[in-house]
Amino acid sequence: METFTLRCVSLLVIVYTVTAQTPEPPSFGAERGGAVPSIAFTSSTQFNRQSGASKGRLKLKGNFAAWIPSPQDPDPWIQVDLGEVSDVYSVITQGRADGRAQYTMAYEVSSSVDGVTFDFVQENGGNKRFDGNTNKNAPVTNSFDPPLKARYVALYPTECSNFGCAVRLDLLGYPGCKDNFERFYTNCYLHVTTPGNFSEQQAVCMGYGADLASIQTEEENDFIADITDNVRSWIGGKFDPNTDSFMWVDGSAMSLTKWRKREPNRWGGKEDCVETNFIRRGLWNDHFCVRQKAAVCKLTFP
Ligand SMILES: [Ca+2]
Repeated sequence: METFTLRCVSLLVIVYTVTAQTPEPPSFGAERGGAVPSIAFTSSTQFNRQSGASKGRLKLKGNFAAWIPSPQDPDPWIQVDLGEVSDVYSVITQGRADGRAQYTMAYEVSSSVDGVTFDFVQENGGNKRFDGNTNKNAPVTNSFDPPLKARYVALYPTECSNFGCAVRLDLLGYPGCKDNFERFYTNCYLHVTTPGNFSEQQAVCMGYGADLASIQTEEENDFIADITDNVRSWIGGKFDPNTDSFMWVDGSAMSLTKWRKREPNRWGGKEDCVETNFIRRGLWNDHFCVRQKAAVCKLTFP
């Protein structure tokens, strides 16, 4: 009994740790009452006037509460237009809320950035088969690894319950990063390779609505080391004489530090600005703010 309890606790700790590192992305709002408008839903066919694509919203209730294709449709699909190129992390599906057991047991997924060229998610040299629902109401989530970069996402039912295909769905993810920024979880980052001093580079970041990057976790520090390709680059740390400590210019708390050994040394009492990739990948140094360096911008979403 005690062993069993201990195992359960261990499992909970593992689950919690994984969850804490990868928070579930938010819904784009294809669900019932969500922000994605009805006209954003299209489909190959529909069973009747009451079962069109815009009925394909997760959690929808009522009569014909799902998108239902024509039974004669040889290649049914439902598509959602997210309005802008986005990072799509996962899809959630349900079957038809009312009536008999009508749901989609397996499907393929195709996506597009422009609505013209579509690509199916691939696995082992063919279109990937996603396991769907086993009853009409329990939501089933499938994730994309890597996330899809897409404005349009289409779901193609390939196996349906005996009473036919039916889909209610939602999509999870984030609006796409713009201006060549790259996503890491909820934020967008840009490596500015044209050198500048600390305040010049901060102005460049602010021109994008961003700031020089603060770094909160080991994973974020690794990501920034990756996109900077070992080039010494300003990040958003600056010495604050009032607190006699280094602070992030974006106002977030400096809880993690990755100083190289014997740093920060505030050489001559004048090294007030923080760079990364000092001698070794991802390690920080305080340096003279007037030095010309590349930089990392970070755009944080509320
Ligand atoms: Ca130093």
